[in-house]
Amino acid sequence: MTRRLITLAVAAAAIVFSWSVTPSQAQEWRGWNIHPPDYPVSQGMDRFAELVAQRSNNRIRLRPYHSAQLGQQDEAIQQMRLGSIDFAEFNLSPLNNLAASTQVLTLPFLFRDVDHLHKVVDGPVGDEIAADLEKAGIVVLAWYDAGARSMYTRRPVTKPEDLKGMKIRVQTSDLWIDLMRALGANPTPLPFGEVYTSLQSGVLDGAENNWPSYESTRHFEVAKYFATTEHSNVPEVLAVSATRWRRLNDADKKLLKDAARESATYQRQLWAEREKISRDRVVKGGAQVTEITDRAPWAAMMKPVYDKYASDPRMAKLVEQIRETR
Ligand code: BDP
Repeated sequence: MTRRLITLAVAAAAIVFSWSVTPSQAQEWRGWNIHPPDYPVSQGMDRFAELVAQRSNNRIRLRPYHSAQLGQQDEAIQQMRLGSIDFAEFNLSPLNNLAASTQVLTLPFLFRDVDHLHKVVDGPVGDEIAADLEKAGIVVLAWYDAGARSMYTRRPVTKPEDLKGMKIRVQTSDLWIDLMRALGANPTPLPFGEVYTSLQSGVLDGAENNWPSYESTRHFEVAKYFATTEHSNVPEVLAVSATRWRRLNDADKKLLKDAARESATYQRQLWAEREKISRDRVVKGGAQVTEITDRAPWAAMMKPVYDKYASDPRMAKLVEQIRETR
């Protein structure tokens, strides 16, 4: 290409660009995420960003910062409420203290399977919980999968009694503390990013999570006994700060919601694939898996948790609605 042609091409590109976005209109949004770039959550967020950029002609540019570059989840929740983080993908448990109804989805042994969970979060119960979060400054656009969480420890655990006195890391949520106590363990709330070294040094005896996080964090290297307790199916949300949300017109709100839901469909597919891949990887990496086939003794120990968190009339009703969802 001659110089002149290059100049013309650059000028033409600049015109096209300025038609679609003028600097005053363009918005760049900062997005928080705890997971590394190849994780299903991260790929879902990237897809969300691509769809929004395309459909808004680059007016709304979402920039997800993966791998906890913007901090751990508790700080991120505060930053989102203050408006310095514009969107994020959050696990629901650390939101328990912000909106009590979120606790319902954290409750142990509640969901029959992943279809049941999808029907609940994509239906009226999900909407009701989202409305509470919106009042707390967090606008839920879509629900992402996080699979079932199981226990993993430095010493083998095959029955609940084995957990007695073990220091088990939990997310920062009162419900998780009570859940672990009900199992006889000694709950230790810690940020996700500190779990590996605490397991390695023996400050912790164990933690609990799904297959993909057990693998991506390499916790299997330092707590190799994994028991498939599948005690909670707490889901995650793709959310926008209420400050941002209120400034959008209806067309942009719809654009974002549609893109978020499409990204959730994609994330859920990737999730199902990754659960199997991660399981294979950790087993190859030396994890010892104990299959828990009878979860009844574990579930029976959860009565104090249900008594405390699911007995007020509203919670009891939500639990009933969830159980009746088919
Ligand atoms: C992972 C969730 C992540 C949580 C983490 C944890 O995807 O959002 O921060 O567990 O246990 O499964 O802290």
